[in-house]
Amino acid sequence: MAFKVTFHFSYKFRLLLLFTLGMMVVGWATSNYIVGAIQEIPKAKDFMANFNKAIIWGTEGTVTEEAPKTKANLESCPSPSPYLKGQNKLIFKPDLTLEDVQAENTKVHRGRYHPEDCKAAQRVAILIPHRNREKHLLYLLEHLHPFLQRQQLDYGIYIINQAGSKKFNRAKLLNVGYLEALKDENWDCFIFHDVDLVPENDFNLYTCEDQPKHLVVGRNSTGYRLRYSGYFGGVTALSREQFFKVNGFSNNYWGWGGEDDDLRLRVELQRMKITRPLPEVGKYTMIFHTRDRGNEVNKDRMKLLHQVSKVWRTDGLSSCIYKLLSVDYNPLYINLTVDFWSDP
Ligand code: UDH
Ligand code: MN
Repeated sequence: MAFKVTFHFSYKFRLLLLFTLGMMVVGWATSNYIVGAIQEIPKAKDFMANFNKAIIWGTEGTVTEEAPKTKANLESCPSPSPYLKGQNKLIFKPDLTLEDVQAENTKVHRGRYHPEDCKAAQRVAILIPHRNREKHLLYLLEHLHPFLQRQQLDYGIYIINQAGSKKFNRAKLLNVGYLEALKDENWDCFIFHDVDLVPENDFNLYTCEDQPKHLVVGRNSTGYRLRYSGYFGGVTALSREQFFKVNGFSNNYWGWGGEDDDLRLRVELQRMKITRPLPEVGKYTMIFHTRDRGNEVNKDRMKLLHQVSKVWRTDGLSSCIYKLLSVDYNPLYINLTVDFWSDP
């Protein structure tokens, strides 16, 4: 009886095992087929895509690889730049260092930058007359580099430093900046920029237009109002041609004042018309300072202003004599040191 039961169980068990095995074989065979078929679909798609490509190539003739992006074949940068932020609250940290500013601007090399993905609308040289204002320069560099990059400009920053301690000549330094910067690049546009004026709103475009542009409509120290009607100082934008046409600035303004009014008269003599951004856009913070030694008020300025129409052709870029002591390509700016007092 015991034997019989054992036999009976084992027979049933074998039957079950056989059935299960059979089912497994059938399952494996069908699943293999289905998976294979699914895998075939993308393969077929690839094949069709390549086939279509082959047909297109066949009909269009030679197909070349997409050319690598270089400065020459890039598309124009969009206008307006998508990176603009508008009015910006400026903060001036007392312990800021040049190393901090360099660390924030790793894409600036030897004072220059250009957008990587698109072709900038203009090549712009920023010219900053300078002597003994290192802290102001640091704050300006801190804010100006990101500001110009948000505007997607191809730009270079030049500091024109007057050597010695004799009378300062802002206008002549700017003439030197123009003449020397053109040895590096055929800049389209020049921004003549005081070291202590920091732009607050990046809608204020550092580009040149068909007329000379005055960018400082207002500053914090004047309640953001134009200092006087016709004021053309602080920060101005003139194209290479516009500045050349007026023979640049006069070289004869030593000490403070008058040189900016002289430039306005030159512009008007050429029948050009000064433009300005809207007041809410042309806003600047002037970093507080007192009058510098060596930049006392120029008492001759009114006399000089009366002569502009007579002398502009012979006093300016065409007669700018200077001695260039050094040109240094620093990471964040190009420094020109100029001497006006010894022979060139
Ligand atoms: N600058 C220097 N160093 C100098 C003098 C002038 O770098 O020693 C440059 C600098 O770029 C400056 C620009 O020349 O921004 C114009 O000079 P400024 O800033 O002295 O002129 P501003 O009209 O001031 O701003 C005039 C004297 C302020 C007296 C304030 C008393 N209320
Ligand atoms: Mn100033």
